[in-house]
Amino acid sequence: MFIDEATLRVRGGKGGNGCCAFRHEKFAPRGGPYGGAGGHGGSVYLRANPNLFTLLDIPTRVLYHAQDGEAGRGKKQTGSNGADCIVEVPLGTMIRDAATGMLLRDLTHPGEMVCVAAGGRGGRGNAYFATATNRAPRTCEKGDPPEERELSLELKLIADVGLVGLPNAGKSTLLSHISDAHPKIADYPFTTLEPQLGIAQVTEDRRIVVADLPGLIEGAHTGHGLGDEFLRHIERTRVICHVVDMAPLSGPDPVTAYRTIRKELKLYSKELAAKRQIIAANKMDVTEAKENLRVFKRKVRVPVHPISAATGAGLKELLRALGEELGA
Ligand SMILES: Nc1nc2c(ncn2[C@@H]2O[C@H](COP(=O)(O)OP(=O)(O)OP(=O)(O)O)[C@@H](O)[C@H]2O)c(=O)[nH]1
Ligand SMILES: [Mg+2]
Repeated sequence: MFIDEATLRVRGGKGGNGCCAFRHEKFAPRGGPYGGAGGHGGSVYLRANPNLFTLLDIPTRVLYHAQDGEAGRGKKQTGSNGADCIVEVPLGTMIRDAATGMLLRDLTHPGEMVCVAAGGRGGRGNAYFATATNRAPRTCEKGDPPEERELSLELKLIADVGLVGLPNAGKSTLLSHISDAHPKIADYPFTTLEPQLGIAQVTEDRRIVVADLPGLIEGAHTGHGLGDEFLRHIERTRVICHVVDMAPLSGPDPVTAYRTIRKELKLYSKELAAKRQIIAANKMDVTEAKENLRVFKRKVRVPVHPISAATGAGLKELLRALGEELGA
């Protein structure tokens, strides 16, 4: 399961039953049919909220249901309608019927709503069925059943920034430092198995969504390592932040590491290779990192941001650069 996808179960409210009753009053002993209609069941709506960024915060193991309509009562009283249920989802959420795969709506405007499970219509009471020839009908309708279905939600744009790099480069450490996310961090490769999202505050009124992605290795574009599934995620981010370990304990030196990742991106797609990127030279707190950075700068002629995801050094500057790249 990817974090930009979620499955929800939704059910409208049942329609209230119509009532079968007769008027029995002191001076009107056979006063005719008197049963009111049932109320309509509430409906479930999804609404686009521009302040939500991921589908992560939406509980998925619950049934979202609207309230049932009330049954009709005597004295021709109509039951009250059930309340609607509104579920807030991020802007850009695509909503499909999980069973058929049919696209119900692509929510692209703030506040846009779509009805995903209509409530049942209330049943009519016997008062409705009186005719000239049948003045005491015993017919009354049951409320209609509501719509119920499973939805699959997909958020097209998962992040502004995608963190890429070899395993162990420090991508998750970086995400945990700049955002409220708590990804798993460990000193072995492939700690991160699924993309993780975090929200980083760049300026007072500007927040960006950062995706921590599983490490890439040589051959990733053909499915090596954790495969090319994640390259698809990177494709949707606006800027790539390439994290390079400047003090690797084992494995390739920083220059080779950088080139390996660039090659993988290029082999996967031209669009990926052409995406704007910012390079973060990580682990600058380690002694040998300084010398490695010097060599790196000489051999790879691209602007580099030296950081330490562990101590936090250089992260403010990195965030500012990412914000500028995104046009913040
Ligand atoms: N000294 C030092 N160690 C760091 C720094 N950043 C990360 N590390 C360490 O590097 C190791 C790997 O960090 P992770 O953040 O899990 O690396 P990752 O890139 O997410 O790795 P994968 O999920 O396997 O791709 C951990 O032991 C971290 O504590 C840093 O700035 N300085
Ligand atoms: Mg990780």
